[in-house]
Amino acid sequence: MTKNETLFLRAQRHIPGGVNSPVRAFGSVGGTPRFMVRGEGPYVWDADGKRYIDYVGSWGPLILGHAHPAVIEAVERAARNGLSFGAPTEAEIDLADLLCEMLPSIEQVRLVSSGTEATMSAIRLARGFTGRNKLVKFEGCYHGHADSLLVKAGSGLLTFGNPSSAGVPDAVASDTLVLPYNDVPALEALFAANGSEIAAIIVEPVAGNMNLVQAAPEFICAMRQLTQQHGALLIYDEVMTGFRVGLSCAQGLHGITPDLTTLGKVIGGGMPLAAFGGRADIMAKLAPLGPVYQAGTLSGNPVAVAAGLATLHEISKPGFFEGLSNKTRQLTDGFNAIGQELHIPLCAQSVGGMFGIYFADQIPYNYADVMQNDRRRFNAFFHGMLNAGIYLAPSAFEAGFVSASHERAVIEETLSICSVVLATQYHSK
Ligand code: KE4
Repeated sequence: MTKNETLFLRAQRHIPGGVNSPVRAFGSVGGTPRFMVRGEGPYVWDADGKRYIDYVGSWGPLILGHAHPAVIEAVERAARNGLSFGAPTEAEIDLADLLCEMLPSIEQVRLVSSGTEATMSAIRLARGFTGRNKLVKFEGCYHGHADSLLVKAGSGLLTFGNPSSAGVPDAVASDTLVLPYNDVPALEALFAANGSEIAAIIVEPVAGNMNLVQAAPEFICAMRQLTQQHGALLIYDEVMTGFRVGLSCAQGLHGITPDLTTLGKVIGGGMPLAAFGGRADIMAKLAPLGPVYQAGTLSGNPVAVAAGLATLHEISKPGFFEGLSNKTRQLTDGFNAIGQELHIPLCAQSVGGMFGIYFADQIPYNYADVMQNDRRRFNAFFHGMLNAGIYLAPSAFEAGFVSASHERAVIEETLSICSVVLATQYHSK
């Protein structure tokens, strides 16, 4: 047995499914999860000593690459002063000031420890501010595992084919209205019928949890117009897209000012840190100022904040996103070229430092399109690449991530391996 197999067996004794988050279990692709022991730049090493070029990047946070010196040094420096105080610290002010400076839609912000906490809190705040209960989300979008959001969701739920989780009371789920992504007529009809009951729309402005699906401009405009028209709030869930698709996030790409924004992943640089923020009049409803309660023992943890500040400092350097976007596009252009050369149904697209690969003839526009992808082909591709030292997300329903440490030579190495893997798989018979 390999060390990974031994560890996976051992892990299952006391951890459900052997993992602390379902998508890590390789459930949809099959095989044994790789137990990682070290990361450096674009590389990770597993328990059997095998090196991979990593395109998961801890599901998005590691935009600088693994163990970036500036981040590690900031974490070490903060940790030497103590790990947590349960009291305010100056570093939290620094991060709040920086986030409000980088995202003009955020006038006030609250730090939390996970994206789930951020979206759960933003929804409670939207309901408290509007006095309404209904929440609109879109099929295939994933916003963390708060009860209201586990209705026709993406990511691990989609991966395991159970888009709605057990354990969510019907009374809760009934307040969540789910529509097809990019479907403007459906959105208009819903608001015409129920607009006065809707507290908020929560949306992945670039969906990354049903693989990568971009919001159409008319869909983006309709969400902003209909929420304003009916007194509902627009929540941009930028946990994945925040400082991943660009320095001004998806809202900057779209030219949209959401009422609330949720952030995570990149802003923690690999440490447990997320945030929600937006209009000051809405945020003023939060305890201790207002009636909407939200709290957290480790919220604004000084070590996590140090990692976040160091990361945001690095990505703010001139040319960072131009370089990252160009390298990510080099990767997806390469995938598209291989699909054409080998005459196979393979396409890819990128937005900033995130990308999607599809075993289909065209880029997906919504959840229904994504469900047409050839999952069997993806799974074979995933394992072919894994065996060849390329670590992709272990699901056909996840986006991939490039870091600043992925030099062009690493992208070229990935593409030449991809070409061999696909030629072998498609033309071996
Ligand atoms: P966390 O609670 O996992 O920190 O964040 C939840 C979340 C919220 N919103 C969006 C848009 C997200 O993508 C996520 C989490 N993303 C998944 C990856 N698709 C996390 C990986 C996992 O569940 O292990």
